[in-house]
Amino acid sequence: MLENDGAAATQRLFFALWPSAELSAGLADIAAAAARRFGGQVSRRESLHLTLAFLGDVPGEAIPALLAAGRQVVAAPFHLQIDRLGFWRHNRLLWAGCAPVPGLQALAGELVAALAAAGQPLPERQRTFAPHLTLARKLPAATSIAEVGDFPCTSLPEWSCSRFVLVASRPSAAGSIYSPLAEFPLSA
Ligand code: 2AM
Repeated sequence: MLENDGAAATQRLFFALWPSAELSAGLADIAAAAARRFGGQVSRRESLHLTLAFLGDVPGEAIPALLAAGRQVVAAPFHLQIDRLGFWRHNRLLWAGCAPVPGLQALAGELVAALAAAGQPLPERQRTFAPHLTLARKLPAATSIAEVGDFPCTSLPEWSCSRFVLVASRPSAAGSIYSPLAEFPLSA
């Protein structure tokens, strides 16, 4: 008998907002320009996203509870204007972000609460929400945070957020491959 016989496989999962093709294209252009200036490995255009809650490795049996949690979330649609870049030295990551948006914070908070209510609480260290889209990784550690902050991140289309997704992540030679498993509408 196979060791895993009868058990659904473990998957690496996260909830996220996924940008439109137009916004992804604009972000990918900025990522490419920033990587030319600062170095680093750019994220693939089709992989760009904003993580709401990172679940990590989840056994298949837990997926119905995650889907139920996603359906339980009551949050209104909102808009984001991605207009700034940042650099985190601890993980050498270049990111794009926006001014604080109450609707985004509310959605992330609702999701954390729904996961806990569904018996799938996020680990404590995953509960701090730092909204960002990873544009590039492995920048030089000495990269200037001030220079990244001054790098142009303008003219991106407004992001109209009206749904969020549960996504599975699989490693590949070309970086992580993301597959949407389910989507959840936002409505007031
Ligand atoms: P990152 O881009 O900042 O690394 C899929 O890996 C998504 O989950 C990415 O958005 C990634 O964020 C995020 N992620 C991966 N590991 C994480 C962790 N330990 N805590 C929070 N988010 C994580």
